[in-house]
Amino acid sequence: MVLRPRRSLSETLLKEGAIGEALERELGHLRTGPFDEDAFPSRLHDERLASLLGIALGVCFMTCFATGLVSHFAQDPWEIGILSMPAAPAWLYRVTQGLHVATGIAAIPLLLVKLWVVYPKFFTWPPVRDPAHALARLSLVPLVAGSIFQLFSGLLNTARWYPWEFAFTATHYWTSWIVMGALLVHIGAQLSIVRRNVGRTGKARSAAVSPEPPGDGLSRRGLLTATAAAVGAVTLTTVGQTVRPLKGLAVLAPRLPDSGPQGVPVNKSAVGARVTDLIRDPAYRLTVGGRVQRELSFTLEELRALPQHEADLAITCVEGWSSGARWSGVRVRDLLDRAGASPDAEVLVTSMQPRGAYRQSELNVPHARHADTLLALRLNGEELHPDHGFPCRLIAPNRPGVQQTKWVTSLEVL
Ligand SMILES: Nc1nc2c(c(=O)[nH]1)N[C@H]1C(S)=C(S)[C@@H](COP(=O)(O)O)O[C@H]1N2
Ligand SMILES: [Mo]
Repeated sequence: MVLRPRRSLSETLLKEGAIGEALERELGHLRTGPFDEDAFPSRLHDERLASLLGIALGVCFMTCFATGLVSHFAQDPWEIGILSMPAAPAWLYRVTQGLHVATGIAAIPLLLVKLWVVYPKFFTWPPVRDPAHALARLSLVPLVAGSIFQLFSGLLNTARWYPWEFAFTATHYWTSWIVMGALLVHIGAQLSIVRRNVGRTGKARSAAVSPEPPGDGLSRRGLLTATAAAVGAVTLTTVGQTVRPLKGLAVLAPRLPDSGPQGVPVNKSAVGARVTDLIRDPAYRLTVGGRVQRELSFTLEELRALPQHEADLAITCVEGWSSGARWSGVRVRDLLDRAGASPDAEVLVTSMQPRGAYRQSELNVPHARHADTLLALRLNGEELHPDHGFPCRLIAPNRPGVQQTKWVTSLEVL
């Protein structure tokens, strides 16, 4: 069999003598594949922009991941205990969780702009050059899909909207590892581009980086300014949910730090938890049991008669709001000592609430022994409001809100 050039091409070459032009077209076709080179006319599909946005996103994602791990291990400590939460500093979880939600929200506009800047790259031709290129391109699937899933499921979670069937925390946690793995591959693949476009100074960079690309419309600097403004806007209108001085600006925050009875927001009300009758029952007792030398039982009057202590502690909800308050009540460690529990005891705290994921929580040793870990009877100078856990609730330093159990009826030493 004899291979011949395509007729139309050879005819073109002969007739017009336009070898250069025809070759150019054919090669151009190889480079751009089935997509027209003019399909992406904006001058903002640009490497330097992609690099700068990538760095900003990388910082957000790493911060969000690290702070997410803190929250995960605070709620689900490993058996060995090395990853269990310390009780000090008291403010630590408030800061890490505030950062977690703030960096997640900031990443949303960053991701949208970044995807728009780089999307012509998704149509690169040929689709795969070599194994390394194939891996780099394949990793984009979990990276892009996973990032979109993390940011939007997280955002919906801060609004306490769960329009799905799966368990949010487990899915959000495991997807974060997938996204981080894909992100490392992506950074490895793109590092040389970022190096070329960012970080050098003066002459070296102006030699390597194209000047502001010519064309109409928004400039590179303009796009970066608009993106920074969007990030600033979403941050300033939400971060007041945890940074009290900014609460006046927090028009998009699902919760304000001082809304709710006694100046503290409520996540699950007494009605919602179906405890309204139980908490007024004269038969109410707080019991201390499990691995103790003496089992103890207290009426509310007896709890009030025990030595009371005060502590300034924040409720920090995983959803991103936090609120500091002044609590007073009985030290958990005093109760454990009276019952003759061992000083290295862990404690299971149980609510009167009949059902619900947060009706129980555990105290690790640092939390159980801390002087500020209280069964609180009073909040900001008043008897606890039913929605805040009347007759008594757990409050401890450096701990996710989901573990600050309300309507407590038993402490069980494990
Ligand atoms: N028994 C019980 N305790 C609970 C909860 C709950 O649903 N049931 N919610 C927790 C959550 S998610 C938070 S953020 C805090 C909020 O406490 P607050 O409503 O007093 O602000 O309570 C925690 N304690
Ligand atoms: Mo919460």
